[in-house]
Amino acid sequence: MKEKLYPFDNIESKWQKYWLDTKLFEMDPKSKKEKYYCLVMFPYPSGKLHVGHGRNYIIGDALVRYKIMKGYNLLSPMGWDAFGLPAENAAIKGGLHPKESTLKNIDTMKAQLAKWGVGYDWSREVTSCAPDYYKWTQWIFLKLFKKGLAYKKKAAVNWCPSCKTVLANEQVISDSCERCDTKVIDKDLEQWFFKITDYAQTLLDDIKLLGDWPERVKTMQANWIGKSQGVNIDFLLDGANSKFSCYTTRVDTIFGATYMVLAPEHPEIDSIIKDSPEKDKIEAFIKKVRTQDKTKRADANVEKEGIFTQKYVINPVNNRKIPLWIANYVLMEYGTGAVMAVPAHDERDFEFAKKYNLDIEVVIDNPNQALDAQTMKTAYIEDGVMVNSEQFNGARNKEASESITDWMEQKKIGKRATHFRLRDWLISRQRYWGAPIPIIYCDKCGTVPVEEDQLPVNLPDDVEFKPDALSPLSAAEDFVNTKCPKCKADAKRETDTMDTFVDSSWYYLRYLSPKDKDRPFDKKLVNEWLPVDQYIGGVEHAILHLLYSRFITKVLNDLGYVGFKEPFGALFTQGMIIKNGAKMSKSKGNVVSPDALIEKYGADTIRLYTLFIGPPEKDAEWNDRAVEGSYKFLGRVWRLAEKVTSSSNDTNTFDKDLERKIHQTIKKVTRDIEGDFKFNTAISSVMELINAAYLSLDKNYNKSVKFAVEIAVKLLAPFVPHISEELWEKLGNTSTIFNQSWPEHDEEKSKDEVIIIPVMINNKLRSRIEVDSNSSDDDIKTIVLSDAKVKEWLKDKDIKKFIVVPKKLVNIIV
Ligand code: ANZ
Ligand code: ZN
Repeated sequence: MKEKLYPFDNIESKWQKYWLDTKLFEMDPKSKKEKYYCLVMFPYPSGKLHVGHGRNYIIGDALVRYKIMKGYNLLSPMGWDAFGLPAENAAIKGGLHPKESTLKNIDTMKAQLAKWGVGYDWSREVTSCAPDYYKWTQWIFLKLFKKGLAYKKKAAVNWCPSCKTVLANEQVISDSCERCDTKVIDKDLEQWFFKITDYAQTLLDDIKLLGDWPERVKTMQANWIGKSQGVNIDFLLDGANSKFSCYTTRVDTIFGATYMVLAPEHPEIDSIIKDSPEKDKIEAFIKKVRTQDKTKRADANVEKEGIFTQKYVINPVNNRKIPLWIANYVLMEYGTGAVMAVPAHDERDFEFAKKYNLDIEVVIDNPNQALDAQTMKTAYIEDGVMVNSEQFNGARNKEASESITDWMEQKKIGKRATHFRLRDWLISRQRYWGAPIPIIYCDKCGTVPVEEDQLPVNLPDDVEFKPDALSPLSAAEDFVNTKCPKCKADAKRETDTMDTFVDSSWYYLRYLSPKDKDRPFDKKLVNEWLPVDQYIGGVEHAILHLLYSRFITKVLNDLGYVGFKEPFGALFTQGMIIKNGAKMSKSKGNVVSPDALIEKYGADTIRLYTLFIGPPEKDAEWNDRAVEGSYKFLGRVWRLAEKVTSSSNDTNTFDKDLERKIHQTIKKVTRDIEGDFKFNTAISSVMELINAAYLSLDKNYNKSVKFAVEIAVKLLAPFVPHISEELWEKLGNTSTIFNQSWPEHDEEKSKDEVIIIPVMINNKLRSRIEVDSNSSDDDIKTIVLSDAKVKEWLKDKDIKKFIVVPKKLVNIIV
């Protein structure tokens, strides 16, 4: 092995121990300093971390160390999102019990984080699978239950026949289970839900409170909530007394409705087909559609399929009798599950009408070219002028929308309505490795919540957790059989466990009082410390985790447990590290482990490379060979510090140019970090500073170079803390560099010096110009040529030579 550029291994273990011993990362509850809560998303303990995971923690650590030097009282905790499927699936395949494998993985990952030099306040560690944590997850469930925000209902759920579990919609990837690729089917089961839809409007409104969040994430939140404003219109069933309410956002097209479509799940279907000779056919069709993936059915590209019910409904605006269909492209989950179809002006309806030969009627005309229902090739979805719409003809459709709605509301045939795409949060899982839902079923008293003083409902260790249609817990008799809290009769426990998103929806509150036995969190402390100043994590959590955390915070706020409406003040989502063009994964065999690299180059090199690899919010390709460049740079800093501390030559004067560079670098690095975490450009300016210091050293400006090294080491400390601590010590300091305050630049000293240069033409002084002392020859040339006097002298002359003597003079030969 080549000789090391500097002795990183001894240095790194030395300082890692020092930070632990001196409790550098422990929050000081008594401190008078301003607080700063930096939260990195707590990970699922999956085992070993790779360099892609590292980016997340290194960015957080760099920020935390920077903020410590800026003089804040830091809260930088870490914990484990420790319940969930992978550990259970591994156990089923014959691996360790989920509890054992999880605890083992936590140890491995903790050791890895330490090796990266990433520090946390471990005295505040939380682990979501520990009874003293999930006790309070259950407490939160009870609070929602008592508030009417947790309820049970039969629901068609995504069922993976292989994992034998319910999947959330987002765990279904192109009709198949995210984990095992088996085709997912629909199944009706009793499920627990949280009523997040009660908060849809507030969750939408309060996006405006999310000041420092990426716009992209705010938009994703808004789209997920999906507010839509339209009109509910009742259509009477022909020859019967019942009616169908449909939801439309295009009431301006109502005169063009030529058929109506129901979702196959629509509850009225049974009664309307019960005497139909086509009953069997229709039921077979419905059964078939229900095996299709719901999230897909609404997709524009999915083949539209339908069946005629043999019934008609009456369009209330013109009493027209139109056929009633059932089709796959209408979902029961949205609006009312019934749609008035306007093929002339809706793509899906158009495609469907063409396929089944249904009427098409134009009611909004193209002002530039009249439409013809017979020949049109696609729906006309643009704005235009109302036609075939009785008293509304001639109006622009946007305006007609309003007047039609007013008119319908007056005639009581329609009503303004708002719908949200957001659905209630399905929180129950028929799995073992999760927090048990604290509910007891009693034959007499019904569904009874566990008394708060009886929490936690412990998850038994000794369970046959091979999944079945029922939760594995249902086979654990000691667990299931209990007494009713109300009447004390024999009763049975709920055997479902909670979605792990419930665990992670409140963990940031627990960090303030992780060992509190009496409360989930300390109201006074969380009110002091939250909202979180900076949340850092993966963009894959941009929707669900953030939305659920926002929801739980709002519920707790409404119940008076917290005094804030939003948990996270600022959010940063880092880009992925990719390898060979793809996300790192075991199956692709492109996982880069940090271990060998740390062994070879040290953690500081890996940290520096990770931060230098590109803008931190963008994806970046990992390149093992480029790591070498970061290593060489650290070697260069190391040698410069050695030279400057050992050399005795000194001019005893100060290098003005270097001094200026120092102040400019402080300014740039500070601005880059404070801005959008531009660690990459911050690092490159320190690299420039080191280059300038080497030049200055050649001229024996020892004092200036020493100052430059001191500053460089401080500026690098958040990124490469070990070498920075060591060099700081070598420079003759006794206390840790993280006790130093962050350097501040002097604006005057950072300004480029302005100098006056004489301009000669054919060796005769003709003008003087003002330039920045470090202007390039090209800059100078441009300035000279635009100088009025020079222009006058050069009129109609050919320039033969243009001589720039840096900082001295310019001579033009003509
Ligand atoms: C008539 C119409 C005419 C419509 C037209 C659109 C264009 P947004 O804007 O996303 O809220 N729709 C309503 N409920 C539906 C359901 N359960 N499944 C599938 N589609 C449904 O979408 C509202 C529009 O989507 C509604 O307006 C309805 O079709 C359809 F030229 O009504 B529209
Ligand atoms: Zn009872």
